[in-house]
This record gives sequence, structure tokens and C-alpha cells, in this order.
Amino acid sequence: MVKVKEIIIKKLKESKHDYVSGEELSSILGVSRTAVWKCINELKKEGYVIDSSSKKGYKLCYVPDIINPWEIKEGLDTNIIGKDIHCFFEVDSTNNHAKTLAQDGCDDGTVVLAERQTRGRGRLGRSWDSMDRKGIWMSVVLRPAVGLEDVQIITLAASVAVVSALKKEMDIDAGIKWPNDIILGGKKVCGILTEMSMEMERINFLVLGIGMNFSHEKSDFPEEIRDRATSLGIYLKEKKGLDISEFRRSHLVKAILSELERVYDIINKGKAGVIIEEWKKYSVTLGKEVLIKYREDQYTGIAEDIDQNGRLIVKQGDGTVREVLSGEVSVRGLLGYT
Ligand code: BT5
Repeated sequence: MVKVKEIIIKKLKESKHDYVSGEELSSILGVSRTAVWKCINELKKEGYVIDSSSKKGYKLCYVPDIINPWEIKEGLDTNIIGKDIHCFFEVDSTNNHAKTLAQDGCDDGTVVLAERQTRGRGRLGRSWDSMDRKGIWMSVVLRPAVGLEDVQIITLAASVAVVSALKKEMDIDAGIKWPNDIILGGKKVCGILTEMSMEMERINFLVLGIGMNFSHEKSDFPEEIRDRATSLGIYLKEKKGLDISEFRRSHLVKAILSELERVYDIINKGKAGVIIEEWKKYSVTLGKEVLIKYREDQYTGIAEDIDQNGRLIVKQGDGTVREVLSGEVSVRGLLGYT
């Protein structure tokens, strides 16, 4: 069914302003005209506006902002990331689904997307609010040719990929809070969750989960995160007077996948240093006073640098230098740390 719908949309897009007859579609697809009609109705339910005329056939009038494999694959310029794309209306968590696919041996670069998640996950057991059709809830399975010490670099690379995709596709300048929060106007617009499966001290696979708030209004966010969260839509309206409906999630997904492939290639070639330098360009953490919380430990200091493994180097007031591999980092002036 998915393939049939894909071919119908492709054909309708090709003929642009002309009608395509039901007969032509049924002969291309090798299915009955009734089957074509059923698929057209499903596409309409999904938001495509298709004019049907009993004499002339079908004409595509409007493509909705929908997440499906063929809208994303159209014009996608990658060789690995997104060769296989799985889209759902609802899953518990795209990371869970991607993990199952990875355990079953799916290809490097397989992508899972959903319109909504019922149990979207953040780090450290926290939850991720994933409202229906308002965001990009996506996971990518990676089978990198690097050692365990480079896992952190892959998370950093993912945030670099997201920020550069935002710039290229939507002309938005976002920042990165170490290690993986994407920040717009001082608020979180996107979070990244990297999960790993190991075998014999080697990376078996990684699942990179990306949650991007796209068209939320402020009131769409649960009250407890309303002051700390933002969406591309809120930002574009406030800062540029633009309406998010002028943009398509599928276009941004494409740009993210393309950028992910670029950084993935750099990592697989062993050039982590290139990623570190790019990451530093976008950092909103370096040079700032930070509050680090790790288990029972809590301290403040200046975030001076990140090392070649992606660890944050923090210098405390008494001159002690600490390397932070994981934990909570709050940056003064961001997300409510005062
Ligand atoms: C993250 O965790 O930022 C990683 C989020 C990853 C979500 C993606 S969506 C696709 C894939 N499938 C999944 O199940 N997950 C991934 P963390 O740094 O722990 O941030 C979580 C915290 O951010 C929560 O405790 C809230 O305070 C806040 N939060 C929750 N939902 C949010 C949202 N939509 N926007 C901004 N902040 C949010």
C-alpha cells in the first residue's frame, strides 16, 4: 500500500498542473481503478489535497507537511543515512523501534520517524514531550567504524549536523549547549539522545534519537517546561515575522540526514578533530560559568574547552581543572540557571 501511494504521488507530482486519469494510474500500478481510488482517499485523509474529476482523473493541488518515506526520499542526496526509512503515525519511542530494527540486523543509516510518540524518552530516564505532528521525532541507526572512546564525539557530531541543517534549510542560527541540547533564543528547541549496544567491548550499534520542536505554539508545551522550551515556529514568528507553515518538516529532515552523513563520514575517517572545531563554533557553553551536577557531586566553574574525546573541561574558582564526561550541565543565563 505504501509503495502504491508513493507511486501515485510521484506520478501526480510529475504531471504538475495536469490531471492523470484513473486508468493510467491503474495500468502503471497494475491494480484496479477502485484500488487507485481507495489509495487516493487515504492520501486525502493524510492531508494531500487532490482534485478528483470523473472525466479527467486526479490532480495534486497541495502537499501537506507530512512525514512519510517518499516525501523525505525525494531529492535526498545521501548514500548511507536514510536509504531505508520507516515512518509511523504513532510509536512508543522511535529509539525503541530503531533498536529493535538494529537488533534484527538493519542497515547502517536506517531511519525511524513518527508523527507522535507515546513514551518519548530523554536522557537519564526523563521523558520527552512529543506532540502529534508538531515535531520531528526521529531515530537513526549507526554502525560506526570507531572505538568506544568516540561515542561522545558522535553525539557532538549529531548536534553539529542539526545546527548546520537549520542554517542551510531555514537560515536559523542555533547554538549548542554541551553536549547535545540545541538552543534558540536561550531555550531548548531540540534534544538528542544517543543509546548504544555493545558487544565484546565494541560498538555493535548506536541509536541516535533527535527530537525537534517544529510548529508548537507556546501553549502546546506542558506547563513545567513552557519557560524552557521553544519551537522553530515560535522563534520564526517572534524573530523574523515568518509563519512556520511556509516550511516543511520533510525538508528539514532531509537536510538533517544529509548533514548527518557528512559528519558521519568525517568520524568514520578518524577525523574527530574536525567535528570538535565545528562544535566549538556553535557552542553556547564555552567561556561561560556552568553548574555541573553529577550524582551527589555539584560544583561551578568556567567551561574552558572540550578535549579530543568531547569531554568538557571546567576550571573551578580555586584553579582545579575537571573533565566532565557526562552529567547535568547548566549554563548561567540559559534555561533558568541564575
Ligand atoms: C534530551 O533529553 O534532550 C533528549 C531528547 C531526545 C528525544 C528524541 S525524540 C526521538 C527519539 N525517541 C525518543 O524516545 N527520544 C528521542 P534530556 O536532556 O534528558 O532532556 C529531557 C528534559 O527536557 C525533560 O526532563 C524536560 O525537562 C525537557 N523536555 C521534555 N520534552 C521537551 C520538549 N519537547 N522540548 C524541550 N524540552 C523538553
